[in-house]
Parts: sequence; C-alpha cells; structure tokens
Amino acid sequence: MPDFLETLSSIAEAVNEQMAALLPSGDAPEARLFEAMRYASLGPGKRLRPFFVVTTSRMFEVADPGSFRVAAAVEFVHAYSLIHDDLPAMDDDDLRRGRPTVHRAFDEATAILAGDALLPLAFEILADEKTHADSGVRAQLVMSLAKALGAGGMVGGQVLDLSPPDGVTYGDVARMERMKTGALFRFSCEAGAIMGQAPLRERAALQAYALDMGLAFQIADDLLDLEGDEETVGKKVGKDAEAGKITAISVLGVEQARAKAYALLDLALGHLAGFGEKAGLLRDAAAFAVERRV
Ligand code: GRG
Repeated sequence: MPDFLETLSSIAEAVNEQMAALLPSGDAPEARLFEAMRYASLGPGKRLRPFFVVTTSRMFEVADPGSFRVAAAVEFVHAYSLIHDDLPAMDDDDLRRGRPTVHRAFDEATAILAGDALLPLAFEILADEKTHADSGVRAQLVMSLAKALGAGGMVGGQVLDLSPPDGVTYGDVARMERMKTGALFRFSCEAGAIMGQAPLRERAALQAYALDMGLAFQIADDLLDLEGDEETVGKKVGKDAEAGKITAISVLGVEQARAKAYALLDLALGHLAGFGEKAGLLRDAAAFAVERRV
C-alpha cells in the first residue's frame, strides 16, 4: 500500500500545478486581486481536502484531470475560508501557514475580495464540462458543495463559533464543528463517489466517515492550539483559551477531548468496513488527522 505521507505530498504537488493554472494572473489593472488569490491558495498547506477528493476518485476509477480540477476547487474554497476566518472581524489573526495573513500581506479590502473571488472560481470549475462529461454529475457536485458551505454548513458553523448560545453542551460543539469544518471534508470525500457514480450506500458511508474524521480533525486542531508550538503549527497558538472560545476542550477538558478524538477515529474507520483494501489510504488519513502535530 502506498505510504500516506508520500501520496499526500504527490497529490499536493499535482494540485498546486492545477491551481496555478486555474488562477487568474497577468498585469491587468486588477492584478493585485490576482496576486492575493495566488498568495492565499498556493502558499504552504497540507492539501488534505484535495487528498480526499483524489483518493476517493481513485477508489471509483475516476480519471485524474477531472478529479484534480475538483481538488483545486476545494482548496480554493478552503483558502477563501481561511482568509475570511483570519480577518479582524472574525479571528483577527496575523499569521497563517507561517506567513502574514492575507489582510496583513495586502490589505483588508483586498483580502475580503480575494476570498469573494476564490469562492465563485470553485463553482465555475465544478460547472465546467472539462471537470466531468455528464452534466448531471456536475450539477450534483455544485449542489453538494453549495450545501457544505452555506447557512447549514461552513458559514452557519462559523456563526455558532463566533457567537455560541448559552449553556453549550458537547453535542452543540460537535454540531458546530461538523458544520464549520466537517462539511467541507464531507464534500471532499463524497466528490469521488459523485464523479464515479457510486451507489448511494457507498456515498453515505464516505459522508459518515468524513463527518466523524472531520470532527476528530477539529478536536486535534483544538489540542494543537493548546499544546502545539507556533513555529511548527504555522499560526499563533493559545488563542482559543485567550478568546474564551467554546471547543471540545472547554466543554470536556483536555483528556476527555483527546479520548473523544480517538473514539471518533474508531467510528470513522467503522464506516469504511465495506470498502476493504480499497480504503487503506483513507484509514491512514484518519489516523493522521488525529495524531498530527501540524
Ligand atoms: C464571512 C462569508 C464568510 C464566511 C466565513 C470563515 C468561514 C466562513 C468559515 C471558517 C471555516 C474555518 C476556517 C474552519 C477551520 C477549519 C480548520 C481547522 C482549518 C485549518 O485547516 P488545515 O489544518 O490547514 O487543513 P492547512 O493550512 O494545512 O490547509
């Protein structure tokens, strides 16, 4: 079985090339916007979401050009969410991926607009027939990504993160994190099954895997904020406690939150049972999501 980190890095390299080709460039009067879009999306990053798109695509024998285009689209959406998450009105961060955040490297208006431009670029890519010959498949990709990002997904989760209701329980935190972080992983894992026109049962299993793994990934992120060091993580740490954020750690305590991440890992692996050997890389990826130091 190919090594997970080796595959992650080779997919990252190919996705970076695909993104570079799809991003606008040149010396038009709006070139500063292009530069900010490129700075935000081509900078260092694990490219985990593209890994899930390409890996699930390979499970269903989807041809590479289409899957790499969808992988690039997902990374553009991820870059948009990071730009907006870092803005003064949101988490107000100066450092991301070991470099100044986009509003620090450029300015606030350019950062907002670069995020705003990356989002429709992603949908333009999904709707293009170069991504998949079947228009029904393209419509499903668009629908699934739209659902992952809106009020019932990432943006709704971000609202709950910024203004949590009183008396929050672990169940509320889990719901918020599944929306904020899990929904984009859900799309990334489902994308290969959509393009490969897999049976609904397999699509549902991959969605369930992604939501449990995504929640475990977010708890690992919270643990890194508490225990990681700024240089390795590439962003300021200790921010959650400082800002009084509601996280799995604030609700459960450190050790129970860690135990929860491992319990979610087991649940995620359980959803892969029907895929046998084919899902080896997804199993390794879930373990990485929980155990990572970056
Ligand atoms: C204002 C329109 C509007 C939208 C806001 C900002 C936002 C929507 C949602 C925030 C979503 C968000 C940033 C969730 C955090 C997810 C997370 C843990 C990100 C870090 O992901 P990694 O570790 O990062 O994969 P790299 O740098 O490796 O890509």
